[in-house]
This record gives sequence, structure tokens and C-alpha cells, in this order.
Amino acid sequence: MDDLPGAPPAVEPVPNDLDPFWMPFTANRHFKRDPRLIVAAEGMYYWSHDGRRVLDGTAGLWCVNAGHASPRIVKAIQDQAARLDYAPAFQMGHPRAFDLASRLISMMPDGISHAFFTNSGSESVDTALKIALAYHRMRGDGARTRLIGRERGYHGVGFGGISVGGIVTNRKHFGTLLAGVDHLPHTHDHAHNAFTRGQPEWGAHLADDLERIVALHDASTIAAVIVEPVAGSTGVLIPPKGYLERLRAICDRHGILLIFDEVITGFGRLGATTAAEVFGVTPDLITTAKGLTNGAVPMGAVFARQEIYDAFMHGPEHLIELFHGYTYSGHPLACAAAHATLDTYVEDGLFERVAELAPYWEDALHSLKGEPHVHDIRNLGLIGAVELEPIPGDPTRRALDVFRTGYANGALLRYTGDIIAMSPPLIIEKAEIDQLIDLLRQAIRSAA
Ligand code: PXG
Repeated sequence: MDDLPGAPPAVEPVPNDLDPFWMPFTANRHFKRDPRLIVAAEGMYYWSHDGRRVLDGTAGLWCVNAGHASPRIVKAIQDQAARLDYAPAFQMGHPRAFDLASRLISMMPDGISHAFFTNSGSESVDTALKIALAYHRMRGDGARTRLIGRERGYHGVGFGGISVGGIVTNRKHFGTLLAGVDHLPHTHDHAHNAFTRGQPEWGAHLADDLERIVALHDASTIAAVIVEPVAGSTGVLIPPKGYLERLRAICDRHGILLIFDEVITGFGRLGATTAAEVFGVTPDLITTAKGLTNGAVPMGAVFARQEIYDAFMHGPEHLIELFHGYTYSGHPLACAAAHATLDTYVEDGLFERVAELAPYWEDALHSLKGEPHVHDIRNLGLIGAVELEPIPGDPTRRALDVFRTGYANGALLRYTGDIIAMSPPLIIEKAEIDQLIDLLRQAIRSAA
């Protein structure tokens, strides 16, 4: 594709030796034979090492919601690095972390009152699970130790996250995981919901499985339920209408904390700060990361209700209340990036933009119905997925082909199983939506 004015250098050599870098969640041998390296980024585009401009259909990994290399965010990070590079996070603080917590809380649903900073989604999840367990213990209800996740849930890669997560490949290699975890059924159902636009009508009753789990273990043993309001990594599974409301009601009935993992849905993806706001269901804890800093500096945050924080604020005041935290909790560079990211979201009206663009995005995505092997299409806000029928006996091959052709032709897509997932930066223009969908269409046809 042609270069933009002021585009970064066209070509950068591939490093001589790709071997020592053990790449995460990557087919290392396959990748290193034919590497796909990114050397620069701006706005909606990446530049590949072989000098091509690539339209970013995935906001990096669902994180670059304000587009790449936003000058305001770049400058904020540069300035902060020069002023205060690092301050100890334990028994010390720095002003930007406090400002940021206040600002974030003002954006959260009513009742959410405190922010705990982490460095990633995985850390946010493990933090939230630990807070949930410790909360019950603080209240003298320490038998509540069970955690309930959901099939097809992705909650990062910590031991807590993979235990409550529901992706077999992420779990099976790693021993016995956390004890006392159970799982709700996932909500994905082709027979009832294929090609639904927005939230499916069918499936609210799947939340009632929580009553079965409660009946099996007794509520007095259950600490928390964790779900992604929209499951991202396993292929954009949109919650059926009424499902999250039912989960909330059952948790309330039994004194179980509800955790929404909003690492993907947080900060604009659905047109608001949280999916909790979009769906009108407020959990007790919210985990975030990614869009909090536009991916520019690693940062996560866990948001908690007032009652949860209060439960810890007992005992002698000079003693630590929660024995948990990270060297880089509230890192100054991350705080600077987050402030500048939030400025950008607000001043550029990016969340409102999602609401405006969503119908166009929906129509564009659903125009792929009828293309070869397209089995389902789903969407909400600026997130969407196209599910392909797997090649018999060779699962994921078809989606891999689509991904590779898309990249060769100038679009970055994601695939998970035989599902193509998309979550473009929220600055995308309609013409770029057309371009992305056209490139996907060509790739689907050529993979057929
Ligand atoms: N929870 C959710 C809901 C996530 O989507 C995490 C936790 C973990 O975050 P960290 O920052 O520890 O990676 C995630 C991460 C993909 C993909 O394309 C998704 C994620 C990460 C990388 C790739 O499916 N989600």
C-alpha cells in the first residue's frame, strides 16, 4: 500500500537471529520461518518491516483504542519520564496515581469507589480474585473460598486467571491449578443465535446454572463469580439479553461477589467507559487494562465497591490492610499515559464515536453473510467476529489462511480457533471500515 506523508522509514532489516526470543502465544517455528515484524505505527496504520502499510483491524491486541502514536500520549510519557521516572509504590506515593484513581472512579458506575493499580489484565484478574477471597475472610466469612468462572472465559495467564478461565489449551499443561473452582456454561449457541446483530434474544436462562452450582456446593462456600461481559478472546461472544442481569440477581441472593473482567470491554470498545454501564449491570469488582493507557505503557486497574474497600479498613491504622501489590503499581509513566489517554477519549469524543459508527460497522460486518464457509457473524459497539466452518480434520487452518492473506494484502486481523475477531481503533473512518471488510472478504474468498 502507498505511504502516508511523513510515513516512517519504509524498510527495516529482519534481525539476524530470531531464535532466542521465545515468543508468547505464537507458533514460534512457523513465525520465525516467515516473520511478520512491525516497525512503526501511526493512527490506524502499522508499517511492516518490508515497508508495507497495514490497516490495524485489531487495535494492536484490543488495546490501542485512540489509535497509534497519538502525539498527546507520546508527549505525556516523554515529559513524565524526564520529571519522575519511578517512585516506590509501597508506603510511598506520587500525585499522578492519586489523581488518576479519582478521575477513573468518576467515570465508573455508581457504587464503585476505589482503584487498585496493576500492570496487565492478568494481574488485574488475580488481584480481583484475591481481593474477593480476602474480603469474605475480613468479614468473618472465610469459608467462602470457591471461585466460579465460565467455559470459554479468558482471564489472562496467571494461575488464578487460568483456573477460572475456560480455555482448555491454556489450562491443561499447568497442573492442578487453583482448587475449588467451578465453571458456568458458555453462552455461544449457533442453533439459536447465528447472525444475531447485537445481543441475542436467546440464552438468559444459561445464567440459572449458577443456581445449580450453588445447590451443589452451598452458597456459604462461594466467594465470587467472574465473567467477561462480552467474551473477547474466544471469539466475541455477546451476552444474551437479560443474562448478566440474572447473574447479578443470583449473586445478590447468595452473597456472592460478581466480577466483570473488562480488560477488553473497558475504555470505549462498546461506546462507554465500561460494559457495566452499557448493560446497566454493576458488578462488585471490575478488572481492566489495555485501553486504560491505549496500550502505550503497560497498566491495569481493578475497581471495587465501597463496601469491599471498607471491609479492609479495620484494625490498627499503622498496619497494612491488603498484602498485595506490584513494584510497578501506579507507575508514573503509566499514570501519565492513562491521563493523556483519558484526555484523548473525552476531547475527541471517542466513546460517542463508537455509538455513531456501530450501525455502520454492524452492516459492513454482516455484509459478509453468504461468503464461503461463513457460519456466523456477531457484533456490538466496535467489536465483531466472523466465524468460519473449520476444514474437517484441520481446525484453525482456514482462519490462519484468512489472517495471512489479510496481512499480505494490508489488514491486520486476529483469529482464534476458526473465528476472525476484529476490534479496530475507535478513530476508524467509514472508508477504513469498508477497506477492512473488503480485505477480509477477499481473504475469506481466497481461503475457501
Ligand atoms: N482478561 C481479559 C478479558 C482479556 O481479554 C486478559 C484478561 C489478560 O490481559 P494481559 O494484559 O495479561 O494479556 C485479557 C487479555 C486475543 C488476545 O486476541 C486477548 C488478550 C490478550 C492477547 C490477545 O484474543 N486479552
